Amino acid sequence: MSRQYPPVSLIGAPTDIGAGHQGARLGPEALRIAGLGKALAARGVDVVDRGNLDGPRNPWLPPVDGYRHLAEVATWNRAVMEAVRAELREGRLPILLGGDHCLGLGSITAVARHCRETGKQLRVLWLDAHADFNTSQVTPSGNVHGMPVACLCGIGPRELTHLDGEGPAITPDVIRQIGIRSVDQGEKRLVKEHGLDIYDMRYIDEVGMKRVMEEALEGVDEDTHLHVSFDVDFLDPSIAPGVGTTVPGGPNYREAQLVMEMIADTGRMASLDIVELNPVLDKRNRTGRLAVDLVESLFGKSTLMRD
Ligand code: 4U7
Ligand code: MN
Ligand code: MN
Ligand code: MN
Repeated sequence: MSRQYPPVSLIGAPTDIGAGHQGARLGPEALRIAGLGKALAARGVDVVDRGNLDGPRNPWLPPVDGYRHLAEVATWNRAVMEAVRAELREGRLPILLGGDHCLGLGSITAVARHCRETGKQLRVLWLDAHADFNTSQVTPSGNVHGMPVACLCGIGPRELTHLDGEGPAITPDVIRQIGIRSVDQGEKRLVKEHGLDIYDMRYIDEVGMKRVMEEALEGVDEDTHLHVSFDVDFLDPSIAPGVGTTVPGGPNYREAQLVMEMIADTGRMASLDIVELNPVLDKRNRTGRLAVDLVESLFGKSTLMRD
């Protein structure tokens, strides 16, 4: 059943340094309390919790030159990058417990470098309501959690686009964005310009989630490192209210399960971010428990007798 998975390391990054609401800093604890570690262990996965990373507190300041907390965002992301890198080098599968989605920058920078060093082909599945492709010029908020995909592709401030001292981590062609339904005006122009592969909700409605996932996973083979960046606001807010930036019209429970099951079927997921969970906005940790349930599916739990 879960034999295809390498040993897993949980890495907590308790910060909302890039977000527009405070509370995502409690995400790692909410995921632990929802039983993430136990659920994976129960599936036969060898899992170790590395505890939480440390970083600057959130000063909660307005934007400067189009960014909120740029220096602190860079510091947190360097810590995430080093931690993820260390796990990958040991042959482990890192799960980043965010924290807000600006941390995808550190995580994916480490993954991209690991792929360059090991000759793997990288594919990133970005599950999100948002494209996260803003720049300081077009951002309506200055919140860096709306910018990580652009920064990963080299569009952004040097301290974020060159986090590991090398060039931009990826090119847009490695990313597939799924569930998108909120893209800002200037951001729309940018994603078109850079040719991002976006499976938005309209497309999902028209062709169905099965075909969307077949297309998003096309070309994934034994040489692929599949990274999943799971922004919990991907899910419809009726089932996942515990996030800072809800957008109606997201995938329902069954669609989300199918996404996770089809990823599990590839057997290629080698790193994962779970970000943007904000238990302060939730009731009884419902969203955290749903996230754990979906992660179980990512690790091969099936609703049918297919294990
Ligand atoms: B998340 C937003 F304006 N686009 O840039 C922005 F709508 O990581 C939201 O996907 C960004 O949760 C959401 O502030 C970032 C806004
Ligand atoms: Mn996001
Ligand atoms: Mn989002
Ligand atoms: Mn969000």
